[in-house]
Amino acid sequence: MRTETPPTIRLQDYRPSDHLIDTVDLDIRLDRQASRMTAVLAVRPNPAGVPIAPLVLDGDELTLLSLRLDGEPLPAEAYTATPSGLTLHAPPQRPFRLTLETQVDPTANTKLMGLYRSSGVYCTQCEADGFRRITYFLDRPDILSVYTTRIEASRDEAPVLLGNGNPVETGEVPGTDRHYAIWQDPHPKPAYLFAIVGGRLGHVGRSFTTSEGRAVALGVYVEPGKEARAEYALDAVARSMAWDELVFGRAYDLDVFNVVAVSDFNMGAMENKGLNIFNDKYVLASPETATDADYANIEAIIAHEYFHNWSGNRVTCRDWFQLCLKEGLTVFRDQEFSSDMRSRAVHRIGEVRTLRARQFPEDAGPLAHPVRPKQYAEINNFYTATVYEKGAEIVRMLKALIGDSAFRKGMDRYFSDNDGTAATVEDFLQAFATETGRDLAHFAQWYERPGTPRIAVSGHYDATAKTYRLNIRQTRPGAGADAPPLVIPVALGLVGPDGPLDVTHERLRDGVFVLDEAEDGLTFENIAAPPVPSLFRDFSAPVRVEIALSDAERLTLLRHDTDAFNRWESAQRVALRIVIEGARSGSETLDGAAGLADALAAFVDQEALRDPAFAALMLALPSEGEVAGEIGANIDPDAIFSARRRLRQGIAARLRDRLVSVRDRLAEPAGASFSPDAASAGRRAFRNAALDLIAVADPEHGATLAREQIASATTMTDRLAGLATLSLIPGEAREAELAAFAALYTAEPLVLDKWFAIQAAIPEDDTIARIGRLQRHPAFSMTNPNRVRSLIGVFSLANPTQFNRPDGAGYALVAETVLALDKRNPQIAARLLTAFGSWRQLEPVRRVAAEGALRGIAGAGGLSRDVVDIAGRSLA
Ligand code: 0A1
Ligand code: ZN
Repeated sequence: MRTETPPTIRLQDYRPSDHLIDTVDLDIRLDRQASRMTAVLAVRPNPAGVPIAPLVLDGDELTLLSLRLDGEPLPAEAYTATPSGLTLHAPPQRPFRLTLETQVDPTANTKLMGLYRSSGVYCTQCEADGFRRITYFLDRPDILSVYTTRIEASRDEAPVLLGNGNPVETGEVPGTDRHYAIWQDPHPKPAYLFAIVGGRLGHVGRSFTTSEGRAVALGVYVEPGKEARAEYALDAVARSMAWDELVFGRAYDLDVFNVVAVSDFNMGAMENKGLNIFNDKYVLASPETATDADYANIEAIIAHEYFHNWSGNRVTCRDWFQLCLKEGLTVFRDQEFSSDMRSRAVHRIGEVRTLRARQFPEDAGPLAHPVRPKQYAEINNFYTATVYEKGAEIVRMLKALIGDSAFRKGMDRYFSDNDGTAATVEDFLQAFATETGRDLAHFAQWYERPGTPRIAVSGHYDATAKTYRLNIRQTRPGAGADAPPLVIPVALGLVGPDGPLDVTHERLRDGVFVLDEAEDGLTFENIAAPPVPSLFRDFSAPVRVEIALSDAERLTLLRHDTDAFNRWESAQRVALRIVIEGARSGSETLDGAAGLADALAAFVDQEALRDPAFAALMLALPSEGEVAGEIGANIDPDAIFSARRRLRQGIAARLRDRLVSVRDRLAEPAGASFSPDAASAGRRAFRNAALDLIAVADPEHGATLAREQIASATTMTDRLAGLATLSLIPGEAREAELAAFAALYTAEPLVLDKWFAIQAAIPEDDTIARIGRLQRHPAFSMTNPNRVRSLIGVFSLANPTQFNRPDGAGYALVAETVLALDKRNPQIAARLLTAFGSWRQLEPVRRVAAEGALRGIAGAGGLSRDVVDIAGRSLA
């Protein structure tokens, strides 16, 4: 552990390695406390490197047992070995074999990086720099090697042994209780994609034949007894494979594809070559234990990791600054997959909500960074919403700018030109530039600048000339005066009082206007009456739009726009305006609330039965966090909460009767079998959004309905939604149902996570005390990332009034947890700490309290690099 300022790694300092490693032969003997690795590395000088250079291998908490060069032991003066590195001072200037023996303790590995044990299962996590915790290595993504792995373990402890690539041999170790398996991966890969698994696991499988005629054995491995809960994930693998062939022309390239679910995992999942390792939360699903949102997440994350096989593995990253090259692109691909599997409009709204909830605040605070960062102290802190979600938006904009068919051609070229290499963002853009003949250097600015651009739009209707002029101006907070403007695709149209106008303009291609100057505009001719502009349709760019439209104009879009996203957005904008003004004034009556409620009532009458999923989204008001982000400074979370609640009450009162009736009409027919498909999930989503609003209008009736729903629910979606509604109604019924729920699911940690999360989000003064009690609950554990995220993570992110209590008790709770966690698992500690990211935007009392908590952390001794980095940047 170090507390001094960690060294900064800069993109501009990138230099190819002086050595390459062509093959890695690993022999891993699994043992609970003393696992031994023998690695044979075929090293050679890199023709592109410095000729006479020492060989400096990375290590982290390693014990070196022995070292040989071409089979011969090395004299002590020839090398220096520490737990964090191995240097050969004068390696041969020719290819040579280095044989390294190391020992690690997987049971003591609480960081969950490298080789560790999760509920008795041996597993590995090597991205970004975990391989160096297994053996000394050139642990950087531009070192591509062919791996052969022999794994040996007690047959009783680990009957299943899995590795990267294809299985080549299994056998017994004579005279012992041990067995082994040998796996060979023919595709050269960076060390971060290495993985092994050993343990007692149940399994489901099937075969998939690729478009190239390869029969692939698919397997999903889970805790024994939970095999049935792996079927949905297995099906999602097969659907992902078929989709990537159809939409991107990408076929799978090994004979097996395995997914393993483990209970202790720092992130969602990992795309190791041929052996994806998952947080079990994103694999296991049954109607009784998983919600519709869980099913959707499983489908999306299975797809995400599978799609990495091409966008990440076959074409990987030259260095970690290029992380968005694989992550932004792969998120874009998984979003497209989910959109094809489900409702595209509903999915798009979900994507934008996530972006606004997570990326916009990041981009507006001290942790803001470009999609391709220029420097980092700890790479594990850069798996951010900016790299992932904004990175995906950049790919989406590129597609909008060049069109569908050029996009597909560019993708094909990217894959073929860069297959088997470690590439850069420039290589990605070059493929599209070559295909289209366009210069994308200007567009590339999106990767370089942090901050959410602001787009100011004004419209002017000339009644005499019958023209409508739109002026569009871009400004970017934080960008220097010399920064060139961004290239921004503005998908737009006009809507008249009675419906969308069929307008054309020479500057519009497929409805997209390209703004690549600081200010530009266009004039439409033959416009009979003042129109309402529908801007950034389908959220065509990750920007904030400022335009002076009246509520009435916005609600015209809600009624008439052809763009589903903007129909939803227009109601959201009206709600935002009302809540922001209500928070400022504190007044009981909210100007415009009745108009919004009327419009939503008309919408429900028209759409709720036709498209309940979309209607459910329409009923959800912007989150407190989103309102805070729009306000931007001097934020009082209590004022936002109460204004938002007043608006919800107004809407609920107006809609209540029709919500009761639509909710009944959408009820599951008795005896209907469960399906997680989008249509069924959409009906449940509307019914539950309705339940929530009914409870706002009439808590007593709401509580009765919620309890009925909990009692009769046949799905976790409905049971949990009933409990969530009830959780906001203080009283004995709530406590009784919470206790009953916990009793029902004592043996289901993933279900209890939902129970922790619901309680962590209760916006009441007592919640901190409740969390204290829950931390002592037998199912809670500070060593399991999912438990910590469910209780403390949800509190910090989804309970703005209590996290931001003016007395600082919320900050203190999270700060204590960060410090306690940091000793075991710095990655999780650092991620939790990012909750303080918006502290400067708070009103003074809270700002001082939050800063105090942050400074308390920063001043503590023995911190990890991960936490030092986040604390330091947050306070800078
Ligand atoms: N590449 C993975 C994300 C990931 C990153 C780091 C990890 O280390 C703990 C784990 C997973 C993805 O994009 O899914
Ligand atoms: Zn990814």
